[in-house]
Amino acid sequence: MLFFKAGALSGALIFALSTAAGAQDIGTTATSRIVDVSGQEIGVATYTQGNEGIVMELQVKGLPAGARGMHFHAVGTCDGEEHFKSAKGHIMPTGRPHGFFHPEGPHAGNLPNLIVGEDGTAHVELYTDLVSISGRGGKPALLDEDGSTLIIHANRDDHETQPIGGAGGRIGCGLVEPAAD
Ligand SMILES: [Cu+2]
Repeated sequence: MLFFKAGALSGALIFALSTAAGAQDIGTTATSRIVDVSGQEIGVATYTQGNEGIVMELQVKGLPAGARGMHFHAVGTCDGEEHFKSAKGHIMPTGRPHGFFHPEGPHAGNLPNLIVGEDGTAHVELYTDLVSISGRGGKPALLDEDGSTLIIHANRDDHETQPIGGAGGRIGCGLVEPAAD
């Protein structure tokens, strides 16, 4: 009888552990609806967890042509009235400097520039192994307690200048959300 109880308990424990691990599995997805400062939708992004990083597909429209800095910011909120300031700074739990070209960089939230075409659109697939969706590999999670955002900036990120590579104001914001089942 005692044995039976212990068996049931460990079964429940295994179930709980495997449920927790599921959110970190390869193929786990998250999405963002990207808005401009007026709240109008200008694009969508999907994020898929890989073995060591995330693959993201991004489709936007209505942006100024040229290179636009883009990063994951630390807090999951998109308030256009205050120009997405409450999304706070880039994800960077270890306190390293900004920039792929900085000798001590980068921020975990750093991403390549988004190159917007003359028609104001861009459609790209990107990869970063600096973050995770839910903590796989111990990497900073986009879906952590206070969430995160994908922010598109007004200017090019030079990947070196502190604190944000000269990328300027924030013109687009996407709240990272778990994908609907
Ligand atoms: Cu940024």
